[in-house]
Formats: sequence, structure tokens, C-alpha cells
Amino acid sequence: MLREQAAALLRANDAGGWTKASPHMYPHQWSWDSAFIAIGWAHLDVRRAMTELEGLFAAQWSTGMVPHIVFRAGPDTPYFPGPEWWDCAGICQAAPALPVKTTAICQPPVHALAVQRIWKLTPPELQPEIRARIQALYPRLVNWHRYLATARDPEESGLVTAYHPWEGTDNSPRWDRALARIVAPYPGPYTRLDNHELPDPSQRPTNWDYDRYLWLVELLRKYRYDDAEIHRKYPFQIKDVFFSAVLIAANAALLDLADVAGAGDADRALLATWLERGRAGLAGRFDAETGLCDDYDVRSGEDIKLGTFAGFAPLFAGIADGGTQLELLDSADFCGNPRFRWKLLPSTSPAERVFEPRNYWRGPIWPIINWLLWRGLRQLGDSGRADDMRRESLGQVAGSGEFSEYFEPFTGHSLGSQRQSWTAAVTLDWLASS
Ligand code: 2M8
Repeated sequence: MLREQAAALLRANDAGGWTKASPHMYPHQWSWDSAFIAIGWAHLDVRRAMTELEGLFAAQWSTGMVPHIVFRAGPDTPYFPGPEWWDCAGICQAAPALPVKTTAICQPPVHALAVQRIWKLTPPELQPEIRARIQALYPRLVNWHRYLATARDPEESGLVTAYHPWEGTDNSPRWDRALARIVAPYPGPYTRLDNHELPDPSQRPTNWDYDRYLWLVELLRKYRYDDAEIHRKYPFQIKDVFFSAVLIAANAALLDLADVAGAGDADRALLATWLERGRAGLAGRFDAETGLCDDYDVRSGEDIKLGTFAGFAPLFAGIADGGTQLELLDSADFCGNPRFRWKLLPSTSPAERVFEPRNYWRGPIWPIINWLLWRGLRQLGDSGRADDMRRESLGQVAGSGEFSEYFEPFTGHSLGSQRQSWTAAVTLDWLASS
């Protein structure tokens, strides 16, 4: 029943070769949503799954960056801020030419994990075709990772620099201090649409946040989306341990696919270098006192010490740590909170002063984050915890009756956008992965 509902949701959100992240709130193609969505499609039609990724990578920038949104839905479909706020083709030669319209920032590189899943699920009779399509996509994936390992890590620290809260976890408290330092002039009149779609302000970022989000876009435009210039002058640069952990997992996935893709020695060596560098980078961010990995604010030189899901970066990356993180994961500060409806990882720990159980990335439980953690735990051979996480996650979705964007930790109630594609996609994957 759940499988049929999830499959029906993906089909309903299918816009023909690409999938809306959700039908009303997010009507375009989002980068990491697409990767999760491809994992969902892989359970229904591996060809369609490849098409999802191929379409996204057709909008890749010449720098290798895969943009966070490809605006596909057409001018009559409302989304704020739309392509005119970015004007990428007009500002930067590295952006794809019109009519392709994108943003100028990116999101965690889940794509290689999707290709790995697609290949695993490809039936023998389709293997020649899918192998050829993976071979064609692979160099683009390597370029994407090269962009992250170089332009987004000029220090060769192994850690990816995020430029904007929209690069994954919008109003996470991880960004609060960095945003508070930014003196943002009022960016001019604008009308948010997200709070029309979802009129409950307790579930979404504030106007204070939006003023800063838009001001950061202004600044990125001022620097003509040039990474070297941004690195020198731009005020919001965070070494994001979660993003970096996903890159580690993704580099390992590309290495795993190297034979299928017929990768050359040079690419294999590069991937191995980035993988090692990423692991060392994360190890350097581990705080033995708290047991969590800390993000780092490049501009202020501060460690960002907060109990959020991102602190478990080593587990997302599939790196064994001898048990400290697992104990913490099970504790009342995270999955083991006795008041939680489901034993799942919240976006922010309820022990944090800034925790808000209904507000977006400031407390609620996100299925895709728990999917990434589940994947990491499986890689570590922790089938006990992984199975629990899968069962609880499926219980949460089935119990709410909705494929919601996020869930209230104490009640398990649906929050955010409804009919969210990536939630249906990871549900399909969990259902098939006993
Ligand atoms: C959310 O972000 C968008 C902006 O990109 C928004 O709030 O309008 C985030 O959860 C992001 O990670 C996600 O990719 C996007 C679409 O699901 O929604």
C-alpha cells in the first residue's frame, strides 16, 4: 500500500524527464532532491532514474558546479526567488546559456550515491544500456566533485565551503551567528510565496532570515559568481561538515563505480586523494568533549558548536569512530529522547536552547537526513541500528499518512510541504531494503 502511494506520488510529480521537488511549494528541479528522487525512480524504472540525473547535469556549469535549482517550470509557475533574482547567464560565462536558467549555488552531492543505487537495481537485460549511460555521466560527476574539492576548498582542507543557507539546510541554527554578523540592508520590496503555500510561520524561516538570504544573493551577484572573488571577499563562508561528509560518501561511491564506468587511472587517483583528504578534514573537526563534529566559520575563525544532525558527519560519511558517536546518537539528546514519537535523528537536538520542534531545520525530523544516516550505518555494518532507523522511518511516514517534507519529533505529525518527492523516494528505497 505504502509502496503504491509513494510510486503514485513520484508519478504525479513527474513533469516529463524531471520531477518537481513538490507540486506547489517547490515546482522546479532541485539538485539534491533530484538525486534522492532518482533513487526512488530506480525502484520503478531505472531508465527514468538515469533521465532525472542526466537532465540535472545538462545544466551543470563549466566550473563543474551543479546548480541548486534548475528553473524548469516556466514563467507562469510562481516560485520566489525566481531566475530573475540570479540572472546567471547574464552575469557569468560559466553558467549555461539561455534558455537554461539556474541558481548560482549548489547542494550536497548525493548524485553519485544515486547512480550507485541505480546500478545495483538495474536488471541484467538493461545493464548494457545503463552502463553506457553511467559511462557518459561519470566524467560530469567527477567534474562536479572536482569543483567541490577545489573551488569550494581552495585551502585543501578536505572540507567544503558553503556560500549560502540555501545550500541544503536553510534556517539551521548552524548559520545563526554568521548571519547575525551580516549587516543586510533591506533588499527592496519582495513577496515571499512560501508562507502563502504554508501559512503557519512557526514552520518556516523568518523575514529576518529571508532578508539575509536575498542580500547574500546580491553579494554573490556583485562578485559575478566567481569563486576566487567570493573566496577573497564574501562574508558568508562556512566549512560545512555535513556537506563534506556527503562528498566523502559520494567520492567512495564514484570509486566503487569506477569499473562500471571504465574510469581511467587519473580519475581513480584523484578520487582517492579527495576521499583521504575529506576523511582527514572531518577528523580535524571532531570535538572529543562533545563527541560531535563542528562546522567552522572561515570569516570569523570560530568553531560552530551546536548539537545538530550535522555533528554526526563521520557516520554520514561511513567512518567508524569507535562508538562515541553511536552512544551519543542513542542518547536523550538525539534519537533516544524518551518523549520522541519515533526514535529518529532530529535536525537540531532538543537539548539546544534554539531547538524549535516545528520549525523547518531547527528541530523537526527529515526523512532524507535519516536515510543518509541509515546508509552510513549500513556501511559501518551496524545492521541493528540501521534496521531500527528504517523501521521507525517507515512507521513515521505510514503513521502520518503523508509524504511530508519534515515531521514534529514529539507527535510525529506532518509538517512543511506535502507530497514531497524525496520523502516518497526514500520510502520506496526503505521498503525494498529489508
Ligand atoms: C528547501 O529549500 C528551498 C530553497 O532552496 C526553500 O526553502 O524554498 C530546503 O529544504 C532544500 O534543502 C531543498 O532542496 C528544497 C526543496 O526540497 O527546499
